[in-house]
Amino acid sequence: MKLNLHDAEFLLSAVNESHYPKHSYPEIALVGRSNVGKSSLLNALVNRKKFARVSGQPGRTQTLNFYRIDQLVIVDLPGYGYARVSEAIRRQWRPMIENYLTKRPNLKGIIQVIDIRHQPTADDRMMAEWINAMGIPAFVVATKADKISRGRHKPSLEKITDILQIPGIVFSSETRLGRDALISIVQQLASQSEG
Ligand SMILES: Nc1nc2c(ncn2[C@@H]2O[C@H](COP(=O)(O)OP(=O)(O)O)[C@@H](O)[C@H]2O)c(=O)[nH]1
Ligand SMILES: [Mg+2]
Repeated sequence: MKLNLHDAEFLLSAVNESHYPKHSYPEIALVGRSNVGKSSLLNALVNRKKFARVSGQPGRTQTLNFYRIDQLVIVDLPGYGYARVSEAIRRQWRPMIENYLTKRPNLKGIIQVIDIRHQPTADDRMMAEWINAMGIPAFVVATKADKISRGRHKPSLEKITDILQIPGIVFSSETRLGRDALISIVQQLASQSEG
């Protein structure tokens, strides 16, 4: 699959299976902590400032947001691990994510977004273990690389991928560093069904 990235649209927001869009395109899920930069990554990917909503209020996006880009669909999943979300919201989160990740036939791969400045959190590790146990093809995108010096990029990425046991790239939505690598990853994950 070759992406041109010009034909992109928001499809819909969903909280359960009955709301998921009906299509036969491959889907790639974006997972990560709230506020880690998932929506910004999506905007950087399509080169638009307001394609995906960048949240001023972390932890508020409690829906699965489906975006079509050419002949694939990116699913921005609600972020995990935000301390201030209520217990009620946290209780809704798990089945919402689990249902999508375990039951969606279109799902071809996962991009786990991690803040390059920090060690993966307990939630990050749990998610990675789960991804690996499920055997879903995945990549880590270590974002916000503009916030650390270039010299720390490689060692920081290695530490993260070592802990999570998922291959990864260095990225910045701010500077677009790693955008070409991200495009390759998206294409690779989406193309798997084509053999
Ligand atoms: N410096 C910098 N800030 C970023 C980057 N990515 C996201 N941010 C900021 O981090 C905050 C959360 O981003 P958002 O994309 O909404 O995170 P989400 O909750 O994972 O979707 C926003 O203030 C963004 O501007 C990045 O690569 N570099
Ligand atoms: Mg977001």
